[in-house]
Amino acid sequence: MDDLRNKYIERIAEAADEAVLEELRVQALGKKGEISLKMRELGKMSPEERQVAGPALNQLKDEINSAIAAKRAALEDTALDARLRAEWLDVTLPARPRRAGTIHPVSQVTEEVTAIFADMGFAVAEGPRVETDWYNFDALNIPGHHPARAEMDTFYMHRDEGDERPPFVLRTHTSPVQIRSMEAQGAPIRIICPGGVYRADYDQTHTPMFHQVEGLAIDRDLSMANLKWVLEEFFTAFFGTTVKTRFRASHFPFTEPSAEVDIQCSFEGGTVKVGEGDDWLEVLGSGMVHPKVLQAGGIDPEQWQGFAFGMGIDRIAMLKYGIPDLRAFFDSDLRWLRHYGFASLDVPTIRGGLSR
Ligand code: 2NM
Repeated sequence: MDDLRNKYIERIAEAADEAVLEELRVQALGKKGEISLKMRELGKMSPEERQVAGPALNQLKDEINSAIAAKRAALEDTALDARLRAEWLDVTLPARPRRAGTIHPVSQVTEEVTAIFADMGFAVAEGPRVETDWYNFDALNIPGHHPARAEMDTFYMHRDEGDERPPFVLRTHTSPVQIRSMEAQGAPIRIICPGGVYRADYDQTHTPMFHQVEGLAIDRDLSMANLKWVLEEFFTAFFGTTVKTRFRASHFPFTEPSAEVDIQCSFEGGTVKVGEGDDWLEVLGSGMVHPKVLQAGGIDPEQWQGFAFGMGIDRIAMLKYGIPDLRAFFDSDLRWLRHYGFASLDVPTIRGGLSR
């Protein structure tokens, strides 16, 4: 029995892997294993012999079982150690470079415009892009027969046959937001309304969706002089250089009097430079808000008056950043976006600051 014990304890200690261990277990304790055969011989022994051999065999069996279990655990530890040594990851390595997206020029310019007007006390107001024809037209003193209301320019929302509700349109300007603001807050008001607008028009210089910013100031005694100061202040801050303006008498249904505003520029070698030269570029419409429009917004025109203006964001973005083609603005071409887009931390600053 000592020979058996020595043989198995030694072989178990030397076992190189799990398979060898299992083989040894079968050899010793399997159905036809050496120790199992010895157990079977117990029946042929005299009771005295059996009383000595029985417990001894059982003890041997337990010893071999625990030796195998201990060796198995040791083998598993060794295998784990080897894996831990082989399978490692350097978490301090730099990540794969991934290109960041860019800020669209329309977003950048909207932020710039917002910052400049915020400095002059204007808040930002926003509203829905799908509007009732009342907010988009009637409230703005644009009568039913006005050309701006013709099917050609306006996108009408589909209505089922027999649906007699007033038609919904895609807003053709952001002025409905200003009517909503008049209704909601009353006078006095100082807001700008930037956002997307829609007109059925598509060529070199027009896209069916584009961006506008409109401004509205209402108080007891505002005049065209205040309008002129605000606009010159804006253009000078926006273009980073003193910009002369030229007001030309015009007509809009929602303002009286009305003026189109040109900014000073030069055309040389096919490029436009703002704030220098003897030429003029039309960039803006404006005027004193028509009494009927104030009334539609619930504001008493006997008590209050104000000015309003509107300009194209895409247009002034092209001018400031030298972007030649409007249609490329909305193509979502990554090469264009990387070229003309802004870094996300390129926060708008008011170049030159505002004069006070
Ligand atoms: C323009 C030109 C002139 C304008 C008027 C209003 C409102 F709602 F207050 F009456 N908002 N914007 C306006 C005036 C817009 O865009 C060329």
